[in-house]
Amino acid sequence: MALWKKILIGMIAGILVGAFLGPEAELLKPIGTLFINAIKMLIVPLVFCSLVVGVTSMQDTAKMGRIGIKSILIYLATTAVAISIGLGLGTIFEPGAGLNMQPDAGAAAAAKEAPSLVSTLIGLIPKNPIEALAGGKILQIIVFALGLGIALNLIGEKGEPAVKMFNSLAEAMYKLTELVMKFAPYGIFALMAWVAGKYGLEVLLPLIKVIAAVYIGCILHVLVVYSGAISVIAGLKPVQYLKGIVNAQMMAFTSTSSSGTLPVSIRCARENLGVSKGTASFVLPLGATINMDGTALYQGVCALFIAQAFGIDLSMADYMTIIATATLASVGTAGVPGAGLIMLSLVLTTVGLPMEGLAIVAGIDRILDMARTCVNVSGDLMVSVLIGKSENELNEDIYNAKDPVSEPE
Ligand code: DAS
Repeated sequence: MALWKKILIGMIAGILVGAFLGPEAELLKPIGTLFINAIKMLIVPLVFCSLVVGVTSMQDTAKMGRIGIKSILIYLATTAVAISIGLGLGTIFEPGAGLNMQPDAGAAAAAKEAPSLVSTLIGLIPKNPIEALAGGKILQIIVFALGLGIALNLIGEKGEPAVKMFNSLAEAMYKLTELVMKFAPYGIFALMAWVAGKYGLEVLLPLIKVIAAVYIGCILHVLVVYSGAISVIAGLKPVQYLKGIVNAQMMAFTSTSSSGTLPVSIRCARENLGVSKGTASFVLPLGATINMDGTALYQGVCALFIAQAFGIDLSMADYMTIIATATLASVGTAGVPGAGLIMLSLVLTTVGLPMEGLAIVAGIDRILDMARTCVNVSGDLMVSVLIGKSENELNEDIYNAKDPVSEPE
């Protein structure tokens, strides 16, 4: 049985047991705490290794020069817009308002000590990277990993042994994540039993608002940001783009894997969007690895949901930290099912939000993953059109055809 089905069963069983046991369900919480701690155990090594691999995988980018840099700048810009849309919808919908859940004292205290915006920016550079790694200072780890990756690219062949090491460490961390996620149904069962027992079934209603906020955000991002970019930046009719990406979107929505959708994305780009083979086969794999607008938007909504649920007020510095973390962390998010949930724990840690909130959204993660992966792939395809246009390689005839592609290939 697929993991997401087991997680959903774990969530429903946990809610029923919690509703039956009431406050007694607190006895099950340690099982959930074990799962949360196992997720926390993954964050530092997973983020560090996958970011170094994400940057060094762009080694070819250096050789590709302008195409890679243009792609990465567009990726980061649209991802920052996506997370801002997520934060905006989380503020409008306020899915967690009124839940008044109690975080562990430590989490609340950490949130109260959240630093000002200036000290956050100054604190981005780690004085001691080992201390940052040991202390789980995520933004400093991200900055150090990006710097190390760029340095490894610049030293060329001398860096290859280290790049190979980080590639195998990242693979090992993906496997360890897979092993930890096998425990997810049991951990989420225990946490949902505790949550339902302590707060009652009304804790579920806000999840419907979380799903609505993420889906509305994803639809807006594709129809406004991506179509707008195709129309304003590339000067093309967006209807051809929207029709031409349907197959890739369907594959992404059902598989919840950007990497798994790559073959369909490349075919859509070449046959429906007029993108050249060279551009498609470089920009799309790069995008599937480091461009995750849907995931960033989802993280914005869920971070606010959890902050509201636990009654934790976020400062402007926290909002900026969430935008920076989610944008940079998307470089390290793998294009595989559920990767965004692990990265959400990264965002929560960075702004001191309680990790127990992760379990609440974990149960609906598959539903959210379908929408966010669909946006991730749509964004990769949009960038391939912009790059093709900027390189004067795009076959624009299909955008000017009287009857745009009716049946996408
Ligand atoms: N499922 C991931 C992808 O393939 C995205 C995510 O988990 O957020 O893009």
